Amino acid sequence: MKRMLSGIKPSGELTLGNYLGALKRFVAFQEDYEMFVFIANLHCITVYQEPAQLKTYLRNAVALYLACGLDPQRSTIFLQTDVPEHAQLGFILSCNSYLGELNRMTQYKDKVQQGEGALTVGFYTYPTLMAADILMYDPEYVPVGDDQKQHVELTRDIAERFNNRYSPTFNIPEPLIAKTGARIMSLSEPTKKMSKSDHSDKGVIYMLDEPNIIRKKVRSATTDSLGIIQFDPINQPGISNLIQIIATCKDSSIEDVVEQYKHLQYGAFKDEAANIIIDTLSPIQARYKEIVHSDLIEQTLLEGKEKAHRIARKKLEKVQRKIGLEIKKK
Ligand code: ATP
Ligand code: LTN
Repeated sequence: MKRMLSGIKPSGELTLGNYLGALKRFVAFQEDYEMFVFIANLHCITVYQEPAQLKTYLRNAVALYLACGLDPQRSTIFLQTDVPEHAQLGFILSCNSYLGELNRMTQYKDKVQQGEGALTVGFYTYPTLMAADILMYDPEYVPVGDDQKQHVELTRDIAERFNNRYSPTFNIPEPLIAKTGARIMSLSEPTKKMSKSDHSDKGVIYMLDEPNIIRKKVRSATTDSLGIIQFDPINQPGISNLIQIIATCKDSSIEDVVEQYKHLQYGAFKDEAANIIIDTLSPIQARYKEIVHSDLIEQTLLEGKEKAHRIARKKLEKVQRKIGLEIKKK
């Protein structure tokens, strides 16, 4: 079975974007791949997090993973800091990466351009930690949303450089970007990604939002004055986003969704979209409520840690030996 790995950074409540762009896909992939899915808690603190709040986010994220159908019997689910080798390999890989490469990362460039004054060094170097998260386990594929593709490409470059400089050590992974659902947009500003760290939550549907809240948010989604239901992200980003959300929730094609709803007025179309989102999230929310206070979370993370740690320990030893960091005799 080929291996696949992905991480999620729960620096807030998980959103419909996280579900459609990531979790839903992971659940489907575990049928055919050996899945490694981890909570990237170190990545969360690249921006200050209130400690008690962060703890809740992390716990909720594991509960949501399980509620979505990730199966701890089949997939390895773990917490990044339970495997300290990630941070160690991250430092080693940062010594095999260049400032020029990190300066080119769009996520970093955007923050600089927005005039973000308090960017941390951790935020700047986090793509090298992400490379360590990935290369540690030699996955074939890394399923991510559109926004993370560049980081997986950097990971490939770092792996190739390391393999050439020392000797073949890391598998070169491929990013796996979904055709639909790779970029769910904010409902209120449909040219921006739906993001859990958005300052306003008007345009963000959280996975744990109650049905009446979902209806309210979808009803006030930004649309346009054309009054036609068609997929045209440039001229009709709001309507196109709702089409994409429906298509991803129902595993349908964009064309089929347009065909099915093109006769509707925007108001009725929004009601349909809200119902589909509610039908998608309700069963997950029900399972979440059963899981969040149970021992299943601790148990899952303990089993995940053991398996991930075994692999990581070996990999780090190999890397350190190749670099010449060890001093013991052979
Ligand atoms: P933030 O929203 O705080 O910028 P994030 O949600 O992008 O962070 P993660 O929680 O690590 O960060 O994201 C986990 C996965 O969910 C990633 O693969 C990411 O690309 C995907 N994802 C996040 N938001 C969306 C979205 N709006 N549409 C599709 N996929 C998304
Ligand atoms: N950087 C990603 C989360 C992340 C990740 C990873 C994704 C951290 N390590 C390894 C895939 C593989 C983010 O911010 N969404």
